[in-house]
Amino acid sequence: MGLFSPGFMGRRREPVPGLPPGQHLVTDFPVLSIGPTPRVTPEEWRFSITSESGLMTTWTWDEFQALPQEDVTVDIHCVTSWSKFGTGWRGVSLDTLLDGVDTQAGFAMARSYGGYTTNVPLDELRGGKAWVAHQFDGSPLAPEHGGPARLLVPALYFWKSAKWLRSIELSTRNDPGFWEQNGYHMHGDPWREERYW
Ligand SMILES: Nc1nc2c(c(=O)[nH]1)N[C@H]1C(S)=C(S)[C@@H](COP(=O)(O)O)O[C@H]1N2
Ligand SMILES: [Mo]
Repeated sequence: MGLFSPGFMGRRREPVPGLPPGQHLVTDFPVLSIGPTPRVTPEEWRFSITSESGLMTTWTWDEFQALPQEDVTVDIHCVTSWSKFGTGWRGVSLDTLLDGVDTQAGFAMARSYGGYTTNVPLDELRGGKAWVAHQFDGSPLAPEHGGPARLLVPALYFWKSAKWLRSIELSTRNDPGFWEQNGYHMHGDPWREERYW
């Protein structure tokens, strides 16, 4: 005690560019699921967006596949502190899906097959920042990682990226989703360490 200055023991590491505070890099792809993996075939899969006025737009798998597809490479950050750089996904931008949805809502609730929910400010789903992804690394998204399709919001902690996505409900109210009801942050920006509230 007192022999070394706080920085001397190397505890303050050189920041890794692109790595948010309190995170460490992994090269594998951990699976984090709160319950069993729902099995949804593309034939029975439906995805819908409901506006705050109750108007619903629904896509079948074929309709969803016929939409413009985007390939994105992004870094992902789990609140349990692992980050993975350069993950490659294929999916449909939320800008495409929200095109034609008439809304003044500020908030979105993502709902999954299996019952998981998570709330995201609608701003975080727009502007080329979010996708409904159905491929990872050039292959159909594995069931344990959220296949047939999952939400991908890489700018927020990964719990916001709902696996087995079934619907997005737009709302003027910011209701908490599953983890948010249990103390996780309503926003979840990894650069501001918005882990819990
Ligand atoms: N439906 C659903 N989506 C979910 C989860 C979940 O348990 N159920 N876990 C979240 C958490 S905490 C993380 S870190 C990521 C993990 O995704 P992965 O298993 O593909 O790594 O999914 C998120 N989406
Ligand atoms: Mo997570």
